[in-house]
Amino acid sequence: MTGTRTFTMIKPDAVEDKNIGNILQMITDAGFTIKAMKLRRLSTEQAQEFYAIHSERPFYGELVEYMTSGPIIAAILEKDNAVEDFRTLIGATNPAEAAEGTIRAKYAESIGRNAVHGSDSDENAEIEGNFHFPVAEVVA
Ligand code: IDP
Ligand code: MG
Repeated sequence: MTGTRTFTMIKPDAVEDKNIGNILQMITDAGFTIKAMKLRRLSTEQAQEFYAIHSERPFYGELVEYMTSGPIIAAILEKDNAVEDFRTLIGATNPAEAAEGTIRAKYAESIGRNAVHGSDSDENAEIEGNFHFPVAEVVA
């Protein structure tokens, strides 16, 4: 059975470009319900831990620097088939390859500064949501 929750971040470039409202509108228009949300700035240690899976990749240092360059929005979202449907809504990692009308096609600057995060599996959605929110901060 596919899960009903995913985790997202609106990344520093999109916050800086004043696209929080536009992106949240696209997310709720697509049928997602927000179950938890906050604005926060990640420390270097927090960004390193969140992206630990990428620690061997050549862009890891750049990624951590970018993700700590300004505040982000972290949110837990609910919808049937949440993980897959959200990845469809955000589009490919590289905005040049993202389908028309997707969040990254509209608002991402580059493969690195790509406006939004979306979990890639139900398991990671839970891990990532728990990383940012204690259970008590998630709406039932
Ligand atoms: P995803 O966010 O679409 O799941 P991942 O491959 O999991 O993409 O990469 C995580 C994040 O690392 C990307 O969203 C992007 O911000 C950054 N990233 C991925 N590939 C590159 C790259 O080639 N150069 C710079 N940054 C990258
Ligand atoms: Mg990923």
